[in-house]
Amino acid sequence: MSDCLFCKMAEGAIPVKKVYEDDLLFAIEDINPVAPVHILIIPKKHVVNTLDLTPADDQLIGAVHRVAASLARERGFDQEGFRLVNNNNAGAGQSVWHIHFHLLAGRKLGWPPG
Ligand code: DGP
Repeated sequence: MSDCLFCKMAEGAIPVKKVYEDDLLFAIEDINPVAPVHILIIPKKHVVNTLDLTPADDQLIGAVHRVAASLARERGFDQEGFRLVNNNNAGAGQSVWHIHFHLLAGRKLGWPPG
């Protein structure tokens, strides 16, 4: 078994409430939310971050965006605005070394981000 937190969640070795799941992805509420809506969309495949992607992952990354849009519509924050962001390497705030995307909404999201 991998020592990766998100791999363990994907495999069910660490129980977590999944708010969405399909063959490629799952989504959970972030344990440390920075907005009223803070969902993590997590590919099941172990990829470290964007730098680790290959052309074989193009469909996977498309699916991340499609699922983000579906969650936004289902939860009714599609029109007010939302952000889908992923942090790559420590300087950008990455703390879990398995690619994931933060879906943020429910408050004014400033630009530029901090
Ligand atoms: P990042 O810092 O971009 O690598 O984001 C990692 C996120 O993962 C961070 O916002 C907190 C979240 N997180 C870490 N451990 C857990 C956990 O055990 N459960 C949940 N739901 N979220 C976690």
